[in-house]
Amino acid sequence: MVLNRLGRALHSALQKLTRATHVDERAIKELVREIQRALLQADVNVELVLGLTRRIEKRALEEKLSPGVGRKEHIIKIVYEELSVFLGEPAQLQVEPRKSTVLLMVGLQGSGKTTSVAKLAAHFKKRGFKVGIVCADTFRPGAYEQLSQLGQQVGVAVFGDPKAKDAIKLAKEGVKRFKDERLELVIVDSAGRHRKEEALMKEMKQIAKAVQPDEVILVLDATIGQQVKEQAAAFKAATNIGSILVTKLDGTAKGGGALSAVAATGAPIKFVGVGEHIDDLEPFVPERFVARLLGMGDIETLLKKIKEVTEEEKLKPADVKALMAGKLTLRDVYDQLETMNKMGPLSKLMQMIPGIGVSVPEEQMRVGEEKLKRFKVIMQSMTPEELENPKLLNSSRIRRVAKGSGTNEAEVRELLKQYEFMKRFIKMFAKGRGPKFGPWGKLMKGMSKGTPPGFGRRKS
Ligand SMILES: Nc1nc2c(ncn2[C@@H]2O[C@H](COP(=O)(O)OP(=O)(O)OP(=O)(O)O)[C@@H](O)[C@H]2O)c(=O)[nH]1
Ligand SMILES: [Mg+2]
Repeated sequence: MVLNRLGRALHSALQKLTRATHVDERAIKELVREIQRALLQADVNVELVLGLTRRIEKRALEEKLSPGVGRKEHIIKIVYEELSVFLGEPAQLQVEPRKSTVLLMVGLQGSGKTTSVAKLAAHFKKRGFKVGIVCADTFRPGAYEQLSQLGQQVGVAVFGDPKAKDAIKLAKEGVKRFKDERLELVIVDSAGRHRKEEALMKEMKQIAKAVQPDEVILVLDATIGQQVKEQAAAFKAATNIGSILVTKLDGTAKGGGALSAVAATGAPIKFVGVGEHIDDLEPFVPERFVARLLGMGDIETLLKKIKEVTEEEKLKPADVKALMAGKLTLRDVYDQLETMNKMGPLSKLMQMIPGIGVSVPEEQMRVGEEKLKRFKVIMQSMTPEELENPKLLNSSRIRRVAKGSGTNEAEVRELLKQYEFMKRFIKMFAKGRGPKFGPWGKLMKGMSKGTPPGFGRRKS
């Protein structure tokens, strides 16, 4: 597990709160102090810590409780939310099929560029993209060897020349070659030298100019803790850094410092490295990260409960009206799937609806559940605009979504068909037929009648 020590410290602070019989101002102040201590020990910058804990304390003391949520639960939620915000906005690396996306990896010597190049290549290859690696490191002895071995391991072509001296020319040639070959992702590895050597920054700028990357990714080593901030600033001043990849989170107690310092610079962290192996790369999602850090398990159930209560509150009559008028977006569908997930397996849910549960065969139910899961994954690969306006999804977008989600075009189309069906279905119910369940209850009922394509029962 990543950042073990920080996680344990935060977890124990929250546990203390949970065990307290009385949650008064003193208990809140004690919690805040413990969180401070934990973060400082993880090398998080003092000012950042103070800002964060001040917000937690203020909210914990002043916020009104939602109905059905206890004070302790509410405070845990605040800690979770504030820590998530603290680690920055979630951001994804966009790679589109049938376009050549070029990434340039930069960073100091030993930060983990080359390893991360291979990890990224493997990550995107697994998702169906055609990937190539360009070795533009003419500085480190054996750089090309190291990369071509990694390339072999991943099953990705590596362009380079161990005897070449001109990194800029090499980068340009490699990117051109792979673009000509219509590869969809080209990752350029560059040399790392000490920051004081202006040569590094100069070469980086020249390579960027020569290959015109879609994104420059700065690789930072988490083991140096909050000092990454200076590195990030130095690189940002020299070139247009698009995102950050923080490596070696597995091997340091200072990871909290590194992550928060980077987040404070405003540059999004898109991936983190959590080990030496090719698969030890994770897309960085602050909320998920914090949830894990706090030691999910009990927190997970708690957050679920809170979210449910809040979601119930959120579904105001106006929203229902919009739904009923047929203004159903894919985002609504996604939200509904999320809510459903919390209510337990589909089969249980179906049994709660009179006249359905018993008659739907187990096997079909299982397939339905699988399908819903896949639909969720597909929707996760769509952009916010696409979720709001599914009409945007033309063939090339469908192809991109299919790739991004590791599914296929037929499945994406199936989801869209299903969505169209739901829209019609809701309209139909809005005209006064059907029981007074939530929108999904209505959909479920409809599925048992065999109309929707994809899952539920079919007419035989
Ligand atoms: N534990 C751990 N080790 C890592 C991680 N990422 C990289 N490393 C190790 O860090 C060391 C340096 O990695 P490289 O990828 O060669 O670093 P580099 O930035 O390419 O180095 P130069 O090319 O010399 O500038 C290697 O021993 C890697 O195995 C990580 O996420 N976790
Ligand atoms: Mg290297």
